[in-house]
Parts: sequence; structure tokens; C-alpha cells
Amino acid sequence: MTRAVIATGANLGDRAGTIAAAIERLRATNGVAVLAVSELVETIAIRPDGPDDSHPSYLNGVAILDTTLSAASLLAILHAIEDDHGRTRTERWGDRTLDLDLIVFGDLIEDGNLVVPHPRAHERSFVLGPWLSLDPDAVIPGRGPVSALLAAVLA
Ligand code: A4P
Ligand code: MG
Repeated sequence: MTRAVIATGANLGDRAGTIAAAIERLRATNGVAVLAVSELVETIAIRPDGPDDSHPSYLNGVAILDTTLSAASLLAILHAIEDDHGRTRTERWGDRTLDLDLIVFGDLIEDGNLVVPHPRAHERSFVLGPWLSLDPDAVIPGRGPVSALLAAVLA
């Protein structure tokens, strides 16, 4: 059994409804137990050039789960759920109906097709804040306590 953290994001369509449906899909997935789901936070779209309020804002949240699946299998399920909610991939950091990112997978540190911990999670308040609200003792392997990372981002 592995503890995993998933970040959810959406800035197109029925954002909250889509994220709620994605969580329900995870709850219904064999080998996945959803332990906690954060409130959603409204955030300015981060584009390759920085924050940009000319794009629709995001709702972002975090879910904590236990799973018997491999990291690769879990990521494949996340992609399938994204696809079923009309996710398209036309540009880097483009607007999207649903993004499901694997933030950490146990203490796995892997740099192949799958990159965990997620390479930008430690600098994103919209991941760190909701995660900390669920787990005050959360740690990103190789980066440190989420509480300290969030304080650094907000400083
Ligand atoms: N991939 C590798 N490792 C992972 C992982 N740990 N989790 C691969 C998820 N995917 C992983 O992902 C690109 C490729 O990374 C895929 O082939 C996947 O197998 P993607 O979901 O297709 O594209 P993406 O999400 O645009 O890519 P990326 O670079 O992960 O984007 P980020 O860093 O997640 O940024 N602004 C706000 N306010 N809120 C947001 O949530 N999100 C982004 C996306 C930009 N701006 C945002 C937000
Ligand atoms: Mg993604």
C-alpha cells in the first residue's frame, strides 16, 4: 500500500463539478482508497510567462489516497479520467477542463516518463496550501516539510 497525493486543477467548464466527478472516479477505482479531499481554492492562471488574469482562473485542490497500484498504473488512470472530461493538450500550461497531477507517490523519487515528486509542486501555493490543510505533517521527499515550503513561497 502506498500513500499518494494528487493535485486537481481546472479552468474551463464546470470546474468544481468536473473535479468532484474526478474524485468520485478515484473513489470507484479498484486498488484506490481516497482518504481526504481538500477544499478548492480559486487561483490566477499561471502561464509560461507568469500569472495571467486574461485567462480563466483555476480551481485547485488536493486529494490524499492509499493505493495498491503502481505509480505508472495510477498515472494512467489519472490520464484516462482527464481524457473522459474532455482534456486536450495543445499548448504547454494551456487552459484545461481537468488536470490531475501525481504530486508524490510514497517516497518514490523517479525521473523517467513519470516524474515524482512533481517538479513544480514545491513552488505552488495552490498545491501546498490545500495539502497542508489536510496534513500538517506533509513532506515532499527531497524538498522538505510542506509547511516550510509554503512559508517560503508566501514570503
Ligand atoms: N508526467 C510526468 N510526471 C507526472 C506527474 N507526476 N503527474 C507527464 C502528472 N503527469 C506527469 O502533463 C505533461 C506530461 O507529464 C504527461 O505526458 C504526463 O504523463 P500534462 O498533464 O499533459 O500537461 P501539463 O499539466 O500542462 O504539464 P505540466 O508541465 O505537468 O504542467 P503543470 O506544471 O502541472 O502546470 N495555474 C493555476 N492557477 N493552477 C494550475 O493548476 N496548472 C498548470 C499546469 C499551469 N498553470 C496553472 C495550473
Ligand atoms: Mg498535468
